[in-house]
Amino acid sequence: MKSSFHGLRTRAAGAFAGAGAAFWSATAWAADKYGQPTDGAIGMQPGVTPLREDAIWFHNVILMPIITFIVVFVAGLLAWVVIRYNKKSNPVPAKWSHNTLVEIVWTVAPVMILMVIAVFSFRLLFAYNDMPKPDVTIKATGYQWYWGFEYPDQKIGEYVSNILPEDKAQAAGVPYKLAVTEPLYAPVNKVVRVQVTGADVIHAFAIPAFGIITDAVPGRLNETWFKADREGIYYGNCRELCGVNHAFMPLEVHVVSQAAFDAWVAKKGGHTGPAAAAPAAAAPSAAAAGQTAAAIAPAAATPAAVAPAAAPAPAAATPAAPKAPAAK
Ligand SMILES: [Cu+2]
Repeated sequence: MKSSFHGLRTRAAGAFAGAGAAFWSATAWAADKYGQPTDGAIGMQPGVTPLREDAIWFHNVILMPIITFIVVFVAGLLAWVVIRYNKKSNPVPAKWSHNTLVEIVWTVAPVMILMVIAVFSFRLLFAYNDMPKPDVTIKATGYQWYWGFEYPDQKIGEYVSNILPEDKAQAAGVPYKLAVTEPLYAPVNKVVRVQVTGADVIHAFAIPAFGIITDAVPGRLNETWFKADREGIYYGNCRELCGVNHAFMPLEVHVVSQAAFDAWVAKKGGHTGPAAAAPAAAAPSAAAAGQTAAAIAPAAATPAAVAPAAAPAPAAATPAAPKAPAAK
């Protein structure tokens, strides 16, 4: 995970630093809040995971300068044609219709641009799929219209997380439509695997500060991960239109110290320590056994399931990616 992306990023920084990075760091607000939107901000929510930081870098340093250049260039060409070749200033139009050099240029240049984008884009995609060994596993199930969370290794059975009603949110001084009744908890600096599924229709599990969004599809177990390097409260939302109350099923993750996480697990009646880490073997009840098996079996199929929106080829190639010579 000290991924090929980081190496590439470092080297490319020399080439691409400049306009894009300077502009975007200038627009980043010092007062940007972590884990939730900031009034008046125009940049992206600051990240607290390596993936999020890589994604922001990809946007600010690769995509934005390229997009800005293309917009300015095309607008310039348009203005030039409008001014120089309108009926008044160019009463006698040219009769030719082809120019081989121009056609080669306008074919090759976009291909080169797309290739540059693809290199960084695929590296980032590989980094997303290349999950380190997880320390904690969470199973998140989307319902119409709330979330259910389960910590199989800690033997915390599914609990329901609803939106915190407006009056309670105001009383508690937390953001309405982001705060929830029963948040997720995760230890800081640990790899947290999130297995995501849907119980009725398709939902999506998305936490901007972690840079993750994963579809919650009924009958399918998708997987994502995060490793937050900063304690705090991070909000997210369902990101797949799932019905009338889609806007009212937020997500809230508390990233806390390991000790605080263990205390929370104990409070929830779960188990911590090495025994808890032992997998499926000692499932206490039939229901839990069924759930554990369900959680583990589809995980084997994960590489293909992780990136449903992506083309199958890169997803399938993922496990080999870190060893590829190009990854140096
Ligand atoms: Cu939704």
